[in-house]
Amino acid sequence: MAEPPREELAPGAVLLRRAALPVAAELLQCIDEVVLQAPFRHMHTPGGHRMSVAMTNCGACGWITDASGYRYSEVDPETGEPWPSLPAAFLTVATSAASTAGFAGFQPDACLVNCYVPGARMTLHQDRNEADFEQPIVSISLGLLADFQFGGLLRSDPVRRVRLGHGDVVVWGGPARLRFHGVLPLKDGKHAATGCVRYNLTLRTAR
Ligand code: MD6
Ligand code: FE
Repeated sequence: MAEPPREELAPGAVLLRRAALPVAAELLQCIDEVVLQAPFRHMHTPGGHRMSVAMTNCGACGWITDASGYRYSEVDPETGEPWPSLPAAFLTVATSAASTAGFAGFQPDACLVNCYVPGARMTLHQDRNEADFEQPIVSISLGLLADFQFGGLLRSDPVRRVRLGHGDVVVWGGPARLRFHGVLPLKDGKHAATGCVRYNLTLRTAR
């Protein structure tokens, strides 16, 4: 049976299946342009672990992690230069998805761009480095399927597994904003649009 285009994962968290599909090629081209200026890199957690997901950012600030902690920075620590600007196409999809999900007026100033190759994963975490938890986060998946773990407000809460595919958009806000979540190790595969990788864009209001 076909999956519904809109699914409420929890109060405040809405999955909009394939909502970004019509602009997926454009989003991928924007990622290529961002990466020319701010290449993907494997950051290290404050505990010294190298992250398996390669990351970069665009927008007025970008999420970083190193020995000093998790935070937002107005510059790319690799170059000392500002991050590439937020592509208009990112902003358009994100604000439109947010408003569909009930968060009108979303004004993101940061986009974390994640790149997964097979085996890359993201352990359960909360997104809590942003200044205002009243603002949602909009997440766009591109390329290979991911098994996303969607938990509760406590790390020990049960997690539900949600499969995220090419063009899927999840909007998280309100009471869902601080739910734990993660991504299981990416499975091998080949996608017509991205080859052997998955990209994820998360647009946030960081400041
Ligand atoms: C990912 N996403 O899908 C990782 N965080 O690759 C996230 O960590 C995430 O999808 C906050 C809000 C939505 C997300
Ligand atoms: Fe997250």
